Amino acid sequence: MAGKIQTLSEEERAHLLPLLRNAQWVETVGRDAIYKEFIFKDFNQAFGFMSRVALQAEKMDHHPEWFNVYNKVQITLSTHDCGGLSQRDITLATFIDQASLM
Ligand code: H2B
Repeated sequence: MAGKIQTLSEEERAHLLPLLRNAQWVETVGRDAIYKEFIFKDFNQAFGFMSRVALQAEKMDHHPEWFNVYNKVQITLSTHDCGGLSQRDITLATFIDQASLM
């Protein structure tokens, strides 16, 4: 169906999930989503990171589920519109990894 967001195919998963695992993203149990924990020096670094991700999320209209305590940010990515992992999650995960290094 043109225009409708789709969950990743088996072929896409076979290719992408090992790359994500190398970058410390894990598949969540009981849900088609990926998860990663980020640790920063302090809250200021963590919140700067979250600000960069928030601006990108708005641009993409694709938003993380996240939890922050002080220097720790835990992020789950999944696409609600298709009930699972889509290319949008991969794109956002790639951005998030880059934003965590700035
Ligand atoms: N974020 C995520 N993670 N999944 C979605 O399906 C999604 C979203 N859909 N952000 C967008 C917003 C949609 O609800 C709005 C109406 O465009």
